[in-house]
Amino acid sequence: MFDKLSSKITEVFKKFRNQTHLSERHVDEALKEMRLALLEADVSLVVVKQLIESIRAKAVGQEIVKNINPAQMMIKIVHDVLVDVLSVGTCEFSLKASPHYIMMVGLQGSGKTTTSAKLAYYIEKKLKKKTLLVSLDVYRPAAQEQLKILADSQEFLSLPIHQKDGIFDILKRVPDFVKTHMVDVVILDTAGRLHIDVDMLQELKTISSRTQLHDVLLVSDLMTGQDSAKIAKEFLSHVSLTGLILTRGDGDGRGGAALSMGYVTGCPIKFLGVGEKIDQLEEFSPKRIASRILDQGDIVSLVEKAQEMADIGNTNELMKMMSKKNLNFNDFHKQLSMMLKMGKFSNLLSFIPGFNQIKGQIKDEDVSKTLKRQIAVITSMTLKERVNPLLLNGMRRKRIAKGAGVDIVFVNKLIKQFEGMNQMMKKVKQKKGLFSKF
Ligand SMILES: Nc1nc2c(ncn2[C@@H]2O[C@H](COP(=O)(O)OP(=O)(O)OP(=O)(O)O)[C@@H](O)[C@H]2O)c(=O)[nH]1
Ligand SMILES: [Mg+2]
Repeated sequence: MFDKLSSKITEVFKKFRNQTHLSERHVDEALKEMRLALLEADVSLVVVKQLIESIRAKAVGQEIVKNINPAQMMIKIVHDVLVDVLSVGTCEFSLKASPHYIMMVGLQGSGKTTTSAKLAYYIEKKLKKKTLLVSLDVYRPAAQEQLKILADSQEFLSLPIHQKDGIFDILKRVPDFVKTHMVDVVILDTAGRLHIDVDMLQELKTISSRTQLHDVLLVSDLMTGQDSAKIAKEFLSHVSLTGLILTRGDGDGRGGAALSMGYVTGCPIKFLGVGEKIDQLEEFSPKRIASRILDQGDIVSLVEKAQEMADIGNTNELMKMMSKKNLNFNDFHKQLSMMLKMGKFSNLLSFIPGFNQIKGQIKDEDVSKTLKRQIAVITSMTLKERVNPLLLNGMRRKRIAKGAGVDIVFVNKLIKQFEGMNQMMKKVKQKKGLFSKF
């Protein structure tokens, strides 16, 4: 889907190969070509503008990290900007209740029924939950059978078909069936229409009023290009959607709609259909899509590593910090952020005397969570408080705790830790040499 765009962008990057830095002229030239490539791929104009402006802002004058050339740096910048534009809300799909009710909506032929079955497959296999497929398409002959056949092929549950039932009769039978079969997730497949019309909207409204829906997912066909965003926007103005599922990602469309949909609608893309088979539904991952477009995944991680190393190797800043008489919370913030960036705390701790034994007990995720909360506490302090920690009285601590979403005990602990660190640094400065071990 992104083949053409991908090869065009690769061409653009080649221009930077022999450069020593990212000059404004070269960046502008490259961006002109990238703009054309994006427009040709059918990316919507607002998104193209946003992408180009962000890349430009990040690229011009960007320092090139050691061991990385400008072309590689540019790839990383474009990658990050693409990820930003693709990340609207939470793309991750999760279940919020049991039973969790999902309604699938969309225009005729967009892929609702196929995707309902694919979603059931995803939930059964990946989330290990029991699903029930329910067809509310009482209009198209054999529409209910279509869903039943898909369910039967995987031995998934589907609500028995009663030919004369209307939508409400069907909905009425669901709760009992859910109870007796201990269903975790109900997927309601609805009828498609050629256009968003009054009847359809009325029907969706009535379904929502009779069933407590946890997800309303709009199934949208990527082959309709820019129109898919228009359709999605129209749906959004009438129905409270929780996410989008894009289908026919395997088609030879130009891929622009996949890039623009989230940004234009402000609604997160949850899945991408990439074929007719039941297992051809991918979780929508902005990072994966960006890597697919750039086709340079290894370079992106290479630059990431080099940047991390540059941060860690940025001992100048650390040294400057250490030579200060009194550290303040800005310094502490910098230290915590640096640690957070370095990751792999369990490995880092092994360099500190005495910590080697407990290395195995430390979980990186726990440390990272605590660091993030500590950083949030410092961010909730005013600038004055950060440079003058003596100001931090009880009232202020309470306010900070509230702002950071933690309890006061956590704030007190952090301040104690900060004071302890300050004292230790003073001692270290007296006994120079201790830190040479690091
Ligand atoms: N190649 C490809 N085909 C798909 C994909 N998703 C759905 N289809 C096909 O699109 C066609 C229509 O899909 P349906 O699931 O019946 O669409 P629908 O929205 O339920 O249609 P109506 O109920 O008539 O509104 C079927 O032939 C599917 O196999 C996809 O991701 N890739
Ligand atoms: Mg259908």
